Amino acid sequence: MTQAAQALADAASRPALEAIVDLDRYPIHQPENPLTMALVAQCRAELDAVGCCCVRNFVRPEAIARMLAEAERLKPQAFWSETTNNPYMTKDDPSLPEDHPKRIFNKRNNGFINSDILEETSDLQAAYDSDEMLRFVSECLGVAPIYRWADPLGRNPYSVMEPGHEFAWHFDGNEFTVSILVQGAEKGGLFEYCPDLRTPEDENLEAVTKVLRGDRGPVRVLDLQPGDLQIFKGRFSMHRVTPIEGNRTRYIALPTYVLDPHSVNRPERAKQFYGRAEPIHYEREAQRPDRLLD
Ligand SMILES: O=C(O)CCC(=O)C(=O)O
Ligand SMILES: [Fe+2]
Repeated sequence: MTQAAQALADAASRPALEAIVDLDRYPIHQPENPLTMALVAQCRAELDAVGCCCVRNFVRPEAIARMLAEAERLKPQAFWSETTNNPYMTKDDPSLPEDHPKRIFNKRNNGFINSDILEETSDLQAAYDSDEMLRFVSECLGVAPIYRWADPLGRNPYSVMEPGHEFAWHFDGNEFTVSILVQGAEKGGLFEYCPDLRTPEDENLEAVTKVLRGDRGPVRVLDLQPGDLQIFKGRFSMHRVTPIEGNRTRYIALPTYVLDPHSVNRPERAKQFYGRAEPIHYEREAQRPDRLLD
């Protein structure tokens, strides 16, 4: 088969959006449909009120089953971390006072199935490539235009967490993340976040330190179920995953969106999260989307 014919065959075997998303209940391919308009209004209201929105059973169970099978097949190729990190994924800076959040490190163990090894017929990849999904996320956020992320490793990975693993408080390198839980922990493994804890203009260091030291004031908890779609502003809302309890592995799909189609992770963050930095991470290091600590 020629390369072009192979590409066509691969595209043909990719699941269509209607095989992935429950379009009967959530017809996001029809933006003018009253059901979709009501859904977008609901998501916007939730994002305004609590900094996050959740659409229950957005992804069909058959698609979740295929994603789980894909993640289990790819798990041996995951990049595993057993480390500690500060919220900015930077190295320690002993020149700063001890209560500066750049100096406060928490435990993180997880594996990332990086975006560049997803399979040709991946439901996650197909959903991420869908313009309907991009438009829907943009409308829910009330931000346009947004783009798929240029980061070759971090743009739509799976995160894998085994019993005992936890994921430290941090901010993301990209502005917006969609989470689709593929398989939850038996217990624990909850997503905790602090809505809009910082803004592009204000790091709000005091509040960040307080949360790292145990303040629960701004913390909200979301108990995602498999198939639920969550949209949150990970660059501004500090978040973590609580320890995985019980015997089951937690798998979550994490498609990401950004304001600047050119930006990618800093090399240091790419290495800490995804195990390596590529030439693109160094080439674009100077072109950060904002002036945040990262
Ligand atoms: O596993 C989750 O729910 C969130 C993971 C996360 O925050 C990240 O990969 O940056
Ligand atoms: Fe994150």
